[in-house]
Amino acid sequence: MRIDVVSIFPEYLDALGLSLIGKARRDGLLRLDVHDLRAFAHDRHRTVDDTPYGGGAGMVMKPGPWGEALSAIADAPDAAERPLLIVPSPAGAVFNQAMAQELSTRGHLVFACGRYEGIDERVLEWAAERFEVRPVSLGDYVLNGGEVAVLAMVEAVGRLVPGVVGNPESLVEESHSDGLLEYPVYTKPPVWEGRAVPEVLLGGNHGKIARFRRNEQLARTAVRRPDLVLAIDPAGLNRHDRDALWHAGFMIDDGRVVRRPDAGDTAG
Ligand code: 6GU
Repeated sequence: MRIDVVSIFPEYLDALGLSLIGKARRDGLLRLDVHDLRAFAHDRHRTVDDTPYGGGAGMVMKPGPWGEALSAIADAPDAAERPLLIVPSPAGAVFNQAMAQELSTRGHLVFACGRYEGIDERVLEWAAERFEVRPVSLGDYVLNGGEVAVLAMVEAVGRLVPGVVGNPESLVEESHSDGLLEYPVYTKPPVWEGRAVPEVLLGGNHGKIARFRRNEQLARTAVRRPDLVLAIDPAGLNRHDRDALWHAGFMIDDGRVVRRPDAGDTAG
């Protein structure tokens, strides 16, 4: 996979040289290039921002440098036909594991890191001729710029690229891979600070362990993320799952998971 990132703070992306993503780059599984937007600003002060038309607080990123930077990426000899241009923005569609999964199948991703109040809107319209443009948000809060969001998205996407995670099994049983949160994990010692590891995990009965873990997933998802429980397709729930959900305050009604009308506030 090929990734280009444009930013006025290229050093922010240095962290993508570390750990799993750094190794994937050295192994040639990911080609990631970071570009300094200011290299495409030609005045003496390398200006990339200006005051907003119509007034208002803050500054807006000028279209000129962005047009040049994105053209250079799109015109590179080894660029994809129509790369996906991701514009990190609190006004974008919310990033999730399904989106990470989809992005991991793309050959070429380009990230345009805005700062200040954002990038002149005409850049996004213009870019649609050469890129598939997608504004993407990490969630409902505001960051000062797109760089931290790119760190998160590249890590979430990069680890799904075949070969990046050594043991692909570890991608299967993790939070959000099946719409539920992950079960709790334990390691040695068997008793720590007076707290014992759940007995069933020490017994070696794989059926019982699988049931225990599934129940823990359902119970903690019910408490922490009831929105995810309401989105479960009941077709994938067996008798034991339904029982666990009942105890967590939910039931199946008319082919959907709903809150049990008689459940208290405990289920979130
Ligand atoms: Cl992707 N960018 C910015 N600037 N703020 C955000 C965000 C992105 N996601 C949540 N807040």
